[in-house]
Amino acid sequence: MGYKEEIFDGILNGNMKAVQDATTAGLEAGMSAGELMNEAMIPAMAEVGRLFEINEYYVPEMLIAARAMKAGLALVRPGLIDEDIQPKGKVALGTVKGDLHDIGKNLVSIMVEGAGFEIIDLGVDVSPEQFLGAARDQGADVLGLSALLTTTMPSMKATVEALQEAGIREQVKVIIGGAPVTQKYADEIGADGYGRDAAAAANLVKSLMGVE
Ligand code: B1M
Repeated sequence: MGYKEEIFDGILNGNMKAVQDATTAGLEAGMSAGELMNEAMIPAMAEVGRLFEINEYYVPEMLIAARAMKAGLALVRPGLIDEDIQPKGKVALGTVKGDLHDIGKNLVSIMVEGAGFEIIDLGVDVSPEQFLGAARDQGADVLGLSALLTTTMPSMKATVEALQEAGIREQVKVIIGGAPVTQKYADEIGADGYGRDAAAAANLVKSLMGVE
């Protein structure tokens, strides 16, 4: 088995050591950091997402796969900078104002990062103004809003409105998700998309950013 296959399988099996060993060996054998990331790590996380969507993987499998992927990513990161490989875009993620639930948001972060995007993690209890700041001052291409409480969902609408009032609604995509959130609500508030789960959110970001 080649190094890329070992990395792919290591991530799927959540085998951090196997991923680290194969990544190190691949780099020593002269493979580029970009090749290992784009042809092994990102496809592996896409496969994790697919297995999650068909209920073959659950949250624990996703978390250990992510841990293995991050261990490999840490080894290729210096090489990515040397090779001047840019992320596919910047995604700012946060749980909306008044809401402290972050487990789902963190899973979305893992899957979107695994798809090759840079993450700005705004944390929890994120106000419309903070989302606005991420778009205006930090260059986020996509804002991802998570809400787990029906009482905090209106903050999603307020965020879209804040972007409109600031005149930058067209410059940034807004995606929303979380247990009480629906596609219907996304349509109502004028969001660009709704992700049912973390894998769907990563696919949504890719399609909104025009990434294969
Ligand atoms: Co809270 N809580 N909680 N809670 N909590 C819920 C959400 C609740 C449904 C429980 C219940 O009553 N059955 C209920 C909400 C009712 C409602 O509004 N409809 C509730 C409540 C009422 C509360 C408090 C008000 C309780 C109280 O204090 N009286 C309080 C509120 C605090 C606050 O936020 N201000 C509260 C507190 C907490 C804890 C702190 C104890 C803890 C959170 C810990 C943490 O997150 N660090 C907690 C937990 C754990 C839950 C439950 C049990 C589990 C949530 C979770 O992590 N699920 C939850 C009950 C439930 O959902 N069954 C509940 C696992 C996670 C992987 O799923 O977050 O849905 P989820 O994320 C999914 C998708 O939704 C989607 O992808 C994820 C992965 O597939 N997704 C996105 C999420 N964000 C997305 C964003 C996207 C796209 C997809 O694009 C950007």
